[in-house]
Amino acid sequence: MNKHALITGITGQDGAYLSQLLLGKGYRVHGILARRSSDTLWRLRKLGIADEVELIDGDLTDLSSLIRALQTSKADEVYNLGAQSFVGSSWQQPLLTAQVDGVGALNVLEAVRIVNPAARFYQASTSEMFGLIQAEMQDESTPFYPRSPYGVAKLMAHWATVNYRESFGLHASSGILFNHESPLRGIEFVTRKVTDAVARIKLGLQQELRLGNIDSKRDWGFAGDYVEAMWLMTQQAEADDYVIATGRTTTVREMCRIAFEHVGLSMEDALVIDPAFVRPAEVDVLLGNPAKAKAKLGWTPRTSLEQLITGMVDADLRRLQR
Ligand code: NAP
Ligand code: F7E
Repeated sequence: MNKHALITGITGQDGAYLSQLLLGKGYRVHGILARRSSDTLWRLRKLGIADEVELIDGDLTDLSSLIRALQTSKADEVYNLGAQSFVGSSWQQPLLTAQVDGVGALNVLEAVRIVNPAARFYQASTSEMFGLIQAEMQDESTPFYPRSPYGVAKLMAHWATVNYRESFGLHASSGILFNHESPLRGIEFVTRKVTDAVARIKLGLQQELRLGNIDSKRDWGFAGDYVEAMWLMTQQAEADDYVIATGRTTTVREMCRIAFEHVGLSMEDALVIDPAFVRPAEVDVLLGNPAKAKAKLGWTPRTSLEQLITGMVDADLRRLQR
């Protein structure tokens, strides 16, 4: 018997890679499709799986749609990846972010509790919950200190996941994932903004790249590696919380330099610092310790930052040349 998975956020970066992984394992993959006027299936199409997943209309803010999705999909595993995931926008849309990322997760937990409490649940938590870091290297025991409405909303969802595990015995795990990127990353995030701009500058389609704070540091990994960790969490006998990271941190400036040097261009010739992209409060540095995931899940990241960024530049060059 094939297992059934239900993914919220199936049209996002991680939703697409997770769908591909689960289809490869023989799952029937169902996804919540939040209706939009424009095309959101491009990532699933790019991976060649748009016709293999089963889409169900729904929205994280609509509990009844989630209950119906749980019933229709007969899901054994539920992955809550849907979110307003752009930190920068969360200051402009704090209430929407709280509704979708915070209350939305609670809605999914309620749907699981009502329809099938035996289903296994994964919550897409984030290193943004560490925010103003309380330890040089962050692990599962590091206190949280979110610095954005996004981080605050995600913290609620994280604790709701822990609480439903402890209150109702749900198999509910929280993956505290550090930044992960890919050629399917949204263009508003800094890695993809940089790789797209570098490709455009190389092809003579753009002159400059405008960024905000290039001194902040992130622990960047490859999304394809990170979705494996999500699946491993739902396969464990006991649900738990795990930090998923590479254990290496790099400034935005250095990440940018890797991209420019890959195509033989000088970063200094094109980079313009623009205060418009500086945030009201910044997370200056993130560095995760994935030791628990390694020991208990057998998970390790396989892609270096250099491989990740140069691969993203190459993918953007190919796309723009077409
Ligand atoms: P993403 O590309 O922004 O995808 C977000 C997904 O959520 C999209 O499918 C989007 O649908 C959907 N969505 C937005 N609002 C919704 C709503 N009201 N109801 C239902 N679905 C809704 O994000 P990602 O990078 O794949 O990240 C996946 C999850 O991991 C997110 O929860 C994110 O916050 C979290 N996370 C990401 C990272 C990272 O570095 N990527 C790190 C830690 C945690 P549309 O396509 O229609 O907009
Ligand atoms: O910013 C700086 C910015 O938007 C990274 C999401 O997936 O990871 C992501 O959140 C850094 C920040 O990602 C620009 O100030 C400078 O310090 O790529 P980002 P993020 O905010 O770290 C976490 C783990 C998530 O959970 C989120 O969902 O880059 N930066 N100049 C810039 N960032 C952007 N976007 N654009 C700039 O022009």
